[in-house]
Amino acid sequence: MPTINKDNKLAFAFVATAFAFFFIGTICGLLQGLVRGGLIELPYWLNYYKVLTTHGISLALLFTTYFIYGFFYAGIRRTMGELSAKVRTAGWTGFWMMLIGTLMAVVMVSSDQATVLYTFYAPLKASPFFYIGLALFVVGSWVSGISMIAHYAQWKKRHPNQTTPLFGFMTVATILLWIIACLGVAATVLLQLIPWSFGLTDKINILLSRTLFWYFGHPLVYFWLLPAYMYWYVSVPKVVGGKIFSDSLARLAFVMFLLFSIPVGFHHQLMEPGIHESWKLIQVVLTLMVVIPSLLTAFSMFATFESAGRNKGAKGLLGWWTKLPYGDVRFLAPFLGMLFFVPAGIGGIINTSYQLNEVVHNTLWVVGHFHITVGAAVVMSFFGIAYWLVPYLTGRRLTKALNRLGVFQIVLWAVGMFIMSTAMHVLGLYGAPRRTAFSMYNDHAVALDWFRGIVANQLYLPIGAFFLFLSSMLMVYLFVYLACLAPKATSQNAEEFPVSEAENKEERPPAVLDNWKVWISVCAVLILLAYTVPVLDMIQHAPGSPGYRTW
Ligand code: HEM
Ligand SMILES: [Cu+2]
Repeated sequence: MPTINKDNKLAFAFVATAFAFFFIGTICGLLQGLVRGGLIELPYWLNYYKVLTTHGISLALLFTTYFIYGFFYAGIRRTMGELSAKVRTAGWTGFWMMLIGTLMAVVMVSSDQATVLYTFYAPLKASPFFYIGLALFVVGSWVSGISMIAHYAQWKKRHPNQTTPLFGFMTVATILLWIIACLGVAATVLLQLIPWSFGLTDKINILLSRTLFWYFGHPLVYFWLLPAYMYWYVSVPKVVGGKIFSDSLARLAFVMFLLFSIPVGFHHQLMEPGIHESWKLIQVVLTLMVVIPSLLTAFSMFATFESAGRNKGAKGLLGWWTKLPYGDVRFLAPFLGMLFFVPAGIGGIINTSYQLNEVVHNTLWVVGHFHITVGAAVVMSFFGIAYWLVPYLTGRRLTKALNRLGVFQIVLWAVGMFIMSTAMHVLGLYGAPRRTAFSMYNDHAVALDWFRGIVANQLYLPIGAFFLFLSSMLMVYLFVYLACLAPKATSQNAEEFPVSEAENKEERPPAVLDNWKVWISVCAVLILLAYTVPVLDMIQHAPGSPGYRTW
């Protein structure tokens, strides 16, 4: 039987915490769907906005971050060898800091001291302990993140003239993105929100705090997305029996994601007064640049699929479609996620476009959009990873029967997400707002319409939510099963961490791609260019506001 090494225990601690929050978060999702469809009323101690806060934090912030860290630790161990004792200790230190911070924030939300939604926008004012918890979570994630970068640096030292394994390179890119992005949220939390919630200052500069939030909030979505792409680039080719189309192209795409995802937060503030259009325009242009690495990624994936299919004897222009392993949950999950990502990407371009943003801003459209990006493309890729990662970390096996249940779980998720997000997109176009509990606005004709449509119907929310809920409970069950009950693996049939080789073995990516000093500098220049003037302007001119507690 394969022994479970110390590094994998660390990885497993992260993954298990992720699924605990997945469990809590998706129960909240069901409740929200039922409330919005007018099917249930929540008891007085559990208001809609507290549930929504828990949902957003548990799924978007906690499930994702913990899962990503677990995946990264397992992957850097797999591709760059055993962690040194120091790196491992730092990893655990970060883990405990994150967990203590998380628990502080969770206690505050559940005791009704922090119903401020996962964006914690001022002037909604939570208990200081909520913000301190968040800060601890972020700092803990830096400690662990830096430990991974240290592992990479140690590897480089031991292998001076070799190319870094692709997984390690991508981990570094993603962690750098996270650390740079978190500087914004750390600044608003430490310098604005904590002093204000302790009553040391009586007013807060809202425009500045939102700007700092979105400086973080947009790259946050790439922090979720890049690990899914890592699975697509590094492992999926192996799972389908193909090779990585081009190692250099994959690295180039990641560097571009780092550069183009940070200085673009203004596209979440297109409707915000107090920021001049020219600055919004700069950030919108930088946002749209992200289309380039996205298309590179799509191109690589299909090139890999095609060559894998042809190796298996596929004929004709599109015959390779029939040769893909749809029955293998490790493939089906990310593959369906990729399909969701096509309309998701188009929706993203719509959201970024100034005039179109005016139509969809703050409507359910936006919620539909991020459920097919994070909730489908990213999360389904994470499911695909979990099916082999969990047994890999615990020394068990994904048996044929478990794989079949997994396929069923993925299909349920896809169906639920399709129903719920389609309804959300269309309802949004009809003007249904996001972040509101059930309301008929005094039976206003427009609100009544939200219940009459064939495609746009508020009742599809609970139907979709119900499928999603069943799927998520099955996923939690399978997680527990794979971690504790599935048959133990022997050294012959142990689960593998799939890592593919490149199509062209001689390919040596240009050394400059591995030179992080260059990319961090370019990134800093772009940030200064996009933010210095507007932020100085905000500090000087934006008015302050007292805090509000609306719940
Ligand atoms: C069982 C699965 C899920 C269901 C049924 C569900 C349902 C919902 C519903 C009904 C809303 C509220 C819309 C509103 O009032 O504005 C919502 C909001 C949200 N969901 Fe989900 N969702 C699910 C999974 C996910 C996942 C996996 C993620 C991310 C990883 C996610 C992230 C969010 C976020 C960030 C919000 C917005 C919170 C806010 O506006 O403060 N959801 N979800
Ligand atoms: Cu964004």
